[in-house]
Amino acid sequence: MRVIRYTENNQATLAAVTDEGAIYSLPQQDFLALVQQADDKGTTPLQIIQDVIKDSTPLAAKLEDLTLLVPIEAPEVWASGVTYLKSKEARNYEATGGKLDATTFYDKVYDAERPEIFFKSTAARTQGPDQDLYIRSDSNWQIPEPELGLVLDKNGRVLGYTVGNDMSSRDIEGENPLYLPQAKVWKNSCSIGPAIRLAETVEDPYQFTITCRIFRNEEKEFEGSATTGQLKRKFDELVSYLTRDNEIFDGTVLLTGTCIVPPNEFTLGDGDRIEIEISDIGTLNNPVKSQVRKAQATS
Ligand code: DO4
Ligand code: MG
Repeated sequence: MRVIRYTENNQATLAAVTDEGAIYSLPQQDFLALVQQADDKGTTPLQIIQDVIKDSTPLAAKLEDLTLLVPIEAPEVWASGVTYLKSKEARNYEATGGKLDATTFYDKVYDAERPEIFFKSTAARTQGPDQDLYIRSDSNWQIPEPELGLVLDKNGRVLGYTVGNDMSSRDIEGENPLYLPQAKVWKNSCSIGPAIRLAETVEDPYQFTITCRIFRNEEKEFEGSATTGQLKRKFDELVSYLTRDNEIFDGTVLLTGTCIVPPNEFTLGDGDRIEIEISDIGTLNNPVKSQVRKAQATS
């Protein structure tokens, strides 16, 4: 069972999508209200949804006919880094000016007990399905990072799984790791969606297949796939470091790292379109736009 938000007559509506693709409007205001109601009643979000849909008629519309919204307005999005071998190799390549098989501090973080966890986005910077993602005006090497996202409550409980894009600037990060916040955070540099798969309906979260496709002039420029089974760490390990001596908020999303990297010669351009599909969750589609840099204030 998945949960989405869509808009109709300027009204955001929560809905459940069954594994057969039937869509049912839900009365709860948002995903967190659904979870709260389940907790208050000592039941689960799946039970609440099943109670609603047994007495309702599904929408006539299909998922692709709806104007989807971000499935949760995550107050914060955090991200994990170098959790897959592929990411370690790509980071080493950037950090050494293009040496294949180089080793750097990224090897250390890959092997260390403490994972790399960094702040990625706020609700205002996070885009939903079909909304524009921006590329930076001061970078010549930018890529999407297709990642599984954990939707958490304030105690670090995994409520569900979503699709995330940790847009990244490879040349800025490669120039100096201290530039990481600028390589990761700018206007519209993150997207999540199109749905949240309820955690209780996922048997094994290490069996998701992630596929990324990038289109240029509607021609496929890149496609790559991987599975969460290739992850070096466990999800509860990442969550425990995120929440250690830290306060997080209901609806926080933790991205779990990338395992798909386009060829080193590739950079995103204005007009590209990114699709990230995760099995049993859905396909997150976002067009790419260039930033128009505002004139700098001078004193
Ligand atoms: O070390 C930088 C971040 C790497 C990252 O975002 C990832 O592995 O997904
Ligand atoms: Mg990443």
